[in-house]
Amino acid sequence: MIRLITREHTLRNRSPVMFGWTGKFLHVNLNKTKAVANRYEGSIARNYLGGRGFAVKILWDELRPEIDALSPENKLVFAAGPLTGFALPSSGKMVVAAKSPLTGGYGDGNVGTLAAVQMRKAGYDAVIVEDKAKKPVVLLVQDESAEFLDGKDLWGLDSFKTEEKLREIYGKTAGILCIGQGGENLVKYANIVCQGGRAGGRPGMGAVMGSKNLKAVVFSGSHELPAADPKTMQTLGGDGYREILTKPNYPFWKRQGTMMTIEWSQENSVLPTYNYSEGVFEKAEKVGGFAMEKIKVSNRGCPQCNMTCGNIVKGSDGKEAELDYENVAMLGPNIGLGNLKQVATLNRLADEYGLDTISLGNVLGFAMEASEKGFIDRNVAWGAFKPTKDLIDDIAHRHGTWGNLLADGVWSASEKIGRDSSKWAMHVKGLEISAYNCHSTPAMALAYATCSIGAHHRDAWVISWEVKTGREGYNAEKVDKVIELQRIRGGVFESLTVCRLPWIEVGFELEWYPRFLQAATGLEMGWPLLNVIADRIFNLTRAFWVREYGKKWSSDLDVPPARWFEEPLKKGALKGSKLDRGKYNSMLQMYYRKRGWDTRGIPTRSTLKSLGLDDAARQLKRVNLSD
Ligand code: PTT
Ligand code: SF4
Repeated sequence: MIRLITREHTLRNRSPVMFGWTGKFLHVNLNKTKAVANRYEGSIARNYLGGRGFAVKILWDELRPEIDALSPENKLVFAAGPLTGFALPSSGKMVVAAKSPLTGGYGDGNVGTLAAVQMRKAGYDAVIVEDKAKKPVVLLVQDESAEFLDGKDLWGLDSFKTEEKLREIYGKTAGILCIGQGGENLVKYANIVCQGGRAGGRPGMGAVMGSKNLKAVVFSGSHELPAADPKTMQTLGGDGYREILTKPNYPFWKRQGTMMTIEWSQENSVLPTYNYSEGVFEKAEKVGGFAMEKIKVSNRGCPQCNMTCGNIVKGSDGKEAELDYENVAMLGPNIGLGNLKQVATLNRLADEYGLDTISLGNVLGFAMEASEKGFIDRNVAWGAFKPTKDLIDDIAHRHGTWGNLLADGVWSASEKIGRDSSKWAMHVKGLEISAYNCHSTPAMALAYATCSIGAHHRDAWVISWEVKTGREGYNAEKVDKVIELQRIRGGVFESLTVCRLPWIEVGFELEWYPRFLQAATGLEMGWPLLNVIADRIFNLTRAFWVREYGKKWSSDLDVPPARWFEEPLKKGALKGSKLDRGKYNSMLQMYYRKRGWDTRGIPTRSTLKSLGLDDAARQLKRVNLSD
């Protein structure tokens, strides 16, 4: 039974309505059970847009450097953008961000959720959760009210049961985000789950939520979102949805969604296999998009989307699970498992516990390799379903030596196991690599290495362009492409918080977005200006990392694992391929120069100042900024 503990909420500093943005942040203190809504400066909206832009600005301004990410001092930010919640294609997304316990740097994730829509309708562009509740709580934000509900009876439940119970009370349309046992037990790659299996926050955002004793957040709003030009907004939205339906790739996308990438990765020798030692998997066909179609029962998706791409199947235990490319590649080929129903069961387990599937698949692959080499005394063979499932249970609960050690991710595990395991601990800056093997794709390796949160494909999925245009070079064209994608994807899409898949997968043109923005905000913001905003956000994110790492920062942190440089592929059409370390390092230095960074990968004073980041230039003095 859920009980009301307290209700307190104040709105400070009322000022005129902005368009597009709600113009308000809600600061919630879990220890004091207080919520305060503040109007923020219009310049913040214009300079940082929303989502990731807001999150990094808030964390930069409000966090004391070098705090423990799992201490009450960390803050958890839920941030949406100026398009979130309008009837515009694929706009039901939000960013969840905090200092990451996995990497020690900036961490965030993007999640498609009713919570994004409801938070905005409740009147907030961002909600910032501070401090730690004295006991487990559920935060309920409904328009001008914030309540702190007793979460005792939910603590210990998995994410599906938690959401089910809250939905019984708050109904179908409430926006609910919660953690499973992974977040409660501070597994460092625990994420935040919603809507029965959409998940976000790879670098441990679920663990940060658990560290605050916050089991779930419920948003429910009834306000109209303020559009500058509601009529154009309505027409444009309708046109946009119709345009997507006419795209030639649309029907196939609806059949397979991201799962079509399994076949593509296999054909191009980039499917992560046996802990990224290979790029092809002998049972790829069994876990590919066409195999998935045979067992698919329905589609599921994010709010406001007509491309619904979540493939729902039944796993080997009869439970439903959502299959996406990354989940399957990491819990299938990367751990040597070629049975799709069993992969689905592991995927469902990860969703129930609220563990990031990419990091989990990586950790499991690492454990299997360590077991094979006799580095750990736990027997977990490649593709062995039951021992794998048992190990996931142990990780989620931090049971036993190996469950506990692997709950901290591969970077930490390799430091403890020692010997040469750091060479095949597949991470960059502590974030486990997502599902593309880069033995033969230097630009994608650079994209992972310089991504804002550690090795994720979110900022620059350059691999499809690279495979098409030539893998061999380590050249300026590749560096430019990585930067271009980091701007569009990591900067603009993450800050508008709209889904990038309409653009990438069905070719919904980029020109739509400035038009959407103008209808929402009344501001004319073309792509050149949006790219400058993206650079501001990217540089502030880098500054955040450097502020946290201090003297420990070095360009070595922007280099992928040794395996890709030292152990050539042994199978497939690209047998013998590996990265060249010397050429990679030159390409990295070229990337730094084009970014306006010094040879350590730190933005120069003039780069920061040109983007209006004077405060970052001031705070980074202690690392001897170059001019
Ligand atoms: C994202 C990462 C991805 S990226 C996947 S599958 W992918 C994994 N999904 C997980 C899952 O599921 N359960 C789980 N327990 N952990 C998971 N971890 C992994 O998280 C997702 C889609 C997908 S499916 C992709 S590519 C696109 N990502 C977008 C993005 O990052 N930004 C953006 N503006 N649009 C995007 N559109 C697409 O969204 P993280 P979702 Mg995600 C079951 O979480 O931390 O960002 O990492 O959010 O709502 O599920 O949509 O082949
Ligand atoms: Fe969500 Fe898929 Fe639609 Fe993107 S395309 S908004 S991930 S359902």
